[in-house]
Amino acid sequence: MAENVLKALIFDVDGTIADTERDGHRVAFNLAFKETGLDWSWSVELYGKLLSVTGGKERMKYYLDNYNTDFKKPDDLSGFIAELHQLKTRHYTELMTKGDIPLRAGVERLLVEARQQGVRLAISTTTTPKNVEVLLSQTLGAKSLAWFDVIAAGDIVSSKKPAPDIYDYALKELGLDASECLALEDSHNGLVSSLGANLKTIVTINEYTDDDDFAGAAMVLNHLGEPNKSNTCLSGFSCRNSYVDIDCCRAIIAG
Ligand code: XBP
Ligand code: MG
Repeated sequence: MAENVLKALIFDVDGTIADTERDGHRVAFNLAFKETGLDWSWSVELYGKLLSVTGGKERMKYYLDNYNTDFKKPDDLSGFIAELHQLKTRHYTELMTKGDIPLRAGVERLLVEARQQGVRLAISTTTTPKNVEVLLSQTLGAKSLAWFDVIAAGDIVSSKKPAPDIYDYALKELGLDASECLALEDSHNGLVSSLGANLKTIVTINEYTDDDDFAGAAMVLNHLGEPNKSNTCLSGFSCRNSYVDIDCCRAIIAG
């Protein structure tokens, strides 16, 4: 059987491209709650529990149903949550323009190498398209948006991660088969989603996901590494170098 040839990398965003959850999204949610006059406040610890639900709107509903049942829900709860989420997104994009949250190790290097070697790039994320645009523009410059053939984000699909829909959508828009692509994720929900789309997947853990179940991942790493900053392979395939480069991605697909 012919070896599969790597045609595209599909990146998750939050927790994978950058550690945006604790000091980005969580802070933006709390700013929106405060501005709306709500006494809700998501601590670092509580937010780690709420991250089991992907999607900011869905996360707020989960919070009310499980952690703040005394809150008197308005008749139009979904409208109320949608408005709160728009406010949260405004705060998040403002926070991101401050540039305080950098790309994770190895991300820019792998993106640049992929482009140099003709490997296409795509994004599959639960977050809002606006959030992706501001994060990429802030960290890589506005031109970087054009690096990605597909930016599949947020409500473009009805079922969010761990459902495979967002990855299926990205593959369809890329016009590629899952066997020709590699996903990069950070969480259990993200991995279930990418595996559900039959994608081999590299996981880079972070402080919120280090205890997640990563069964089925091709590789689990502490980060993608740099030539001068070795990574640690926690499980699965190990690259020839102590950092993930395109050759390593090709070897995972070919295997
Ligand atoms: C992470 C998520 C998102 C963010 C919040 O997305 O689940 O919901 O936490 O962003 P991914 P929104 O790991 O798939 O990039 O409030 O815009 O949903
Ligand atoms: Mg993620």
